[in-house]
Amino acid sequence: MGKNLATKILEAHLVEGELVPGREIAIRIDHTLLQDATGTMAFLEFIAMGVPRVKVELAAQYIDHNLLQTDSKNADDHVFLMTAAQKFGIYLSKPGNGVSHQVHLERFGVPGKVMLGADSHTPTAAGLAMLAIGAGGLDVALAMAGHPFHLPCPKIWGVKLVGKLPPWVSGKDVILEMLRRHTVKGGVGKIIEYYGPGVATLSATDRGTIGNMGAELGATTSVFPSDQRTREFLESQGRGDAWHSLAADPDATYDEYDEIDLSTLEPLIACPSSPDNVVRVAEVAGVKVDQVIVGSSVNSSFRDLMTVCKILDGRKVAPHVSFNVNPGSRQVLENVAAQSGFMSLLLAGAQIHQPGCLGCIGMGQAPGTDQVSLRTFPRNFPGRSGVKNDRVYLCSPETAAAAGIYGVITDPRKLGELMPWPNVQNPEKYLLDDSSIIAPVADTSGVEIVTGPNIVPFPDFEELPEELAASVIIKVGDNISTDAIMPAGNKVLPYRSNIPAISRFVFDQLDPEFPKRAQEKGNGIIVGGENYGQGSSREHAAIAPRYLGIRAKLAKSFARIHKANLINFGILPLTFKNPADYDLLKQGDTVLFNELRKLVAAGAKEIPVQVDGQEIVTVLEVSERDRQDLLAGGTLNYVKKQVKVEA
Ligand code: MIC
Repeated sequence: MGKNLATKILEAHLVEGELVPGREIAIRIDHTLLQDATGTMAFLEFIAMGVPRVKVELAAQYIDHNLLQTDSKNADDHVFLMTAAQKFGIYLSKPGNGVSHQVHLERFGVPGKVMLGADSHTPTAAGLAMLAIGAGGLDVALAMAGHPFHLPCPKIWGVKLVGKLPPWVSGKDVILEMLRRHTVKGGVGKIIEYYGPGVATLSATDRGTIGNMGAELGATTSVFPSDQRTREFLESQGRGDAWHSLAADPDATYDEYDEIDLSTLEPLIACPSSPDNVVRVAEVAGVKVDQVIVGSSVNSSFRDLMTVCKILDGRKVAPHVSFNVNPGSRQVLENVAAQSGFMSLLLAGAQIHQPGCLGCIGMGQAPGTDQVSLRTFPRNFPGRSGVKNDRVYLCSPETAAAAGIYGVITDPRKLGELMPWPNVQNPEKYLLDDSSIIAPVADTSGVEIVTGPNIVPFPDFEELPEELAASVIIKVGDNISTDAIMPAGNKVLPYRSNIPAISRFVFDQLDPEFPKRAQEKGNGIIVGGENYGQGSSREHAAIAPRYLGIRAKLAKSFARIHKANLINFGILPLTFKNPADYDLLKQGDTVLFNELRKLVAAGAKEIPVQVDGQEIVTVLEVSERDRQDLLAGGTLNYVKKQVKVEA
């Protein structure tokens, strides 16, 4: 029986376990990726491990999130990251050089390598046939220290692409179609492998777009074959040597199947406020648009930006629209500029920003009250833009440009009345300049890590207690994102390396009293619905609640990265044996756990709890290794204990 590509890559990296879906496996990591918003904490964790230099083939640290310098905090953190990267043998991409995902594709991606990144959109590297997985900062720090990455073995989901995209329809519409069909939970526990004749019609950057937003399906990652399109992109980057061919066997089989005929796709749009709230653009045409943003973490490649430049060439943005462009990288900026692209944007009335994440993570670019914002970003969870009750839509660069011109949501095929479809291709040879990437040096003995005042020591967390009385601090519904638990934005992001300070913002938009209530109660529990903790990789959505006294989260189901982060910081990720028990619990209830340590240590899958004299059976579905981490009060405690034992 032939093998699919994901299995081939996993097999080549497997260091523990068997490739049986659901069982825990451990894989060797080749590349690691950190960005600044998750990187400061990951570095503190790496430093705590006492390893002198990273032990992976290539480690990269990007500064792309905390770019606004409204006080000294972000600038101080940049110095910390630069000096720490230099100390530990890590490439450092300077502020303004671009978004990690785009720059990694351009300068470092290699087909068939496995990458672990402290950012849920790490799977953008699928564009170069990498198996790239998002994880919490601590898991990435462990990989940097040479440990393999543990995960439940995913199912492999084969999605066959046939046909060719019609004019005015692009990569974004492919992934929006996946979200329309399968929802934000559809990919949980799966690697999505794209195959079939339609794959060759998509460029490396289109594939990157599709891989990036596989995170929105909840997938472990996505993968594409390495073919002539991959080679073309690597050669255009002066890195043709990194290319080699990789594909599934012709008779490969998959655990699950789906098929998309690209030629039948239409322009699609995700409506407020979930990436899976997808309809045809035509269905919402006519809605007045106030703000448009092209670029950032996804759809910020040369092709994406140049498409918008060509559409706006000789035209003006509608007077009431604020039209913004965030290039994915300095390289994109330089190459679009060299082809006079930015001139058409300037003359059209667009606002041009530095390369970086910016509005995608709420670092500026917040829309006004009740304004409609169309973005080519990957996610539109409630309030993520920085504004309560925001109205954010997600769409392709073509749809974004059409809205800019007409001032209302418009099917981009209408632009065909004004011009032929630009059908922009990536350049055969990019202008290259790596001067904003600082390479590692061999001798780091003279390098001092500069720890500014914004870096606050990591709090100590106690071991798991034997008896626990925890109060329900909040009860929430389905699909609660990490943006709801631990918001980002320019007010909160600068505190990513200061847990006491950032914890004041937990559940800020849903329930600003949460931190106070949690601290008053001492020990707390959060009750959630399905897919709790979807979205970003930010481990702060586990660390900050833990700091406030949260010892367990009891939900109908969890998103993969958040569940791993909970275990890493000693919070029990419990599910209901009987999901209807969710209805029995309310805020303020006391949940009693007896002989908790004993049960966790004994490998018990069922943990009974008492609420108001009634028994509820909760389920702890974790590996033996996870149990040790939970008992120790978190992975860092466990690792430190091991180090002491070995010494
Ligand atoms: C996101 O898109 O939410 C982010 C910003 O990239 C996050 C990382 C973070 O919270 O810093 C992610 O997806 O992991």
